[in-house]
Amino acid sequence: MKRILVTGALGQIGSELITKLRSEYGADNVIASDIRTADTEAVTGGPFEILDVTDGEKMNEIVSKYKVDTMMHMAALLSAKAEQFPQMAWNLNMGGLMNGLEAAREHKLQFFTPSSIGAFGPDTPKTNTPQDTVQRPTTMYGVNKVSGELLCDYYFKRFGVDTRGVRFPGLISYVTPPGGGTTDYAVEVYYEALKSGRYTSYIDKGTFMDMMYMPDALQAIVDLMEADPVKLEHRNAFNVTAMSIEPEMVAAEIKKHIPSFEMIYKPDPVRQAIADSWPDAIDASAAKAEWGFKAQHDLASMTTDMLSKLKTTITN
Ligand code: VAH
Repeated sequence: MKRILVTGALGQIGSELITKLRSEYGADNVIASDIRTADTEAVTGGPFEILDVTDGEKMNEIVSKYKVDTMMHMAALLSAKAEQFPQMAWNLNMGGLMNGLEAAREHKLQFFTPSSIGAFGPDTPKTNTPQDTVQRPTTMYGVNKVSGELLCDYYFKRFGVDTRGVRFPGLISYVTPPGGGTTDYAVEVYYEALKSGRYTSYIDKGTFMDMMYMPDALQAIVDLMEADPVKLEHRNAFNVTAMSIEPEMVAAEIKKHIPSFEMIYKPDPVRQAIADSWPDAIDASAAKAEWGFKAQHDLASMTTDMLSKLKTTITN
């Protein structure tokens, strides 16, 4: 039976990953951790520990205390925040990852951490971005993600740690709003469509980026971690995506449900520049071939589900 430690368990992915893992593996076998606590399911629904991932000693204590055999390292500063505080981003993103990999090496843990389409840069092919291609990102977040991919592959080859990862696109969810990302517009727009009927997008029309609905992202993590290692030619990290969309497409889909919805465009120079440096549409054929990745949701089904779920929590 797996005993899984999740870092960053109160974040956009972590908070839903905890619920998914506890339903798959049993609540007592999934230890949530984060630098802060909160009155949410991740804390009240099973074991929880306060953990600053830059504190390697505390991390190892938790691994030993719960006899952990798997770590899913989700704690990170996202792209826009990392561009605002690059030195802090390096310390947190790389210091935390090194502590996680060292814990995995010492305690023989299986190890997952996400990379991102942010690991690509302006020299990367924009469409059908290959699994193996040029990675010269121009953001601190991208530098962290490429370095992280290389470090995870090194720990696999040098120390035999079972490291696995995916390059996530923008993730859309209705449970925990994201913070500090470039793709957050694609989440905020659903909240605002219900709250005010209009949204000012900081990403310009025509800016394509890969996106995926959170349920598909969570299933991808479980499927990759359960995959037969013999079939994995790649490890860190697999391209995964469900759709390549730009803000006008999102607006048009929302209008099918809320005809009066209005989208306004006011590009934020920093986040627009980050988005412009990323691919438009990546190729996920390696993930499909090596561990059967398949997204279930497209823009239409995601929009229907997002609006119906948010309607229950948002009142105008
Ligand atoms: C961000 N949501 O915007 C994250 C993600 C591909 C984007 O890495 O930074």
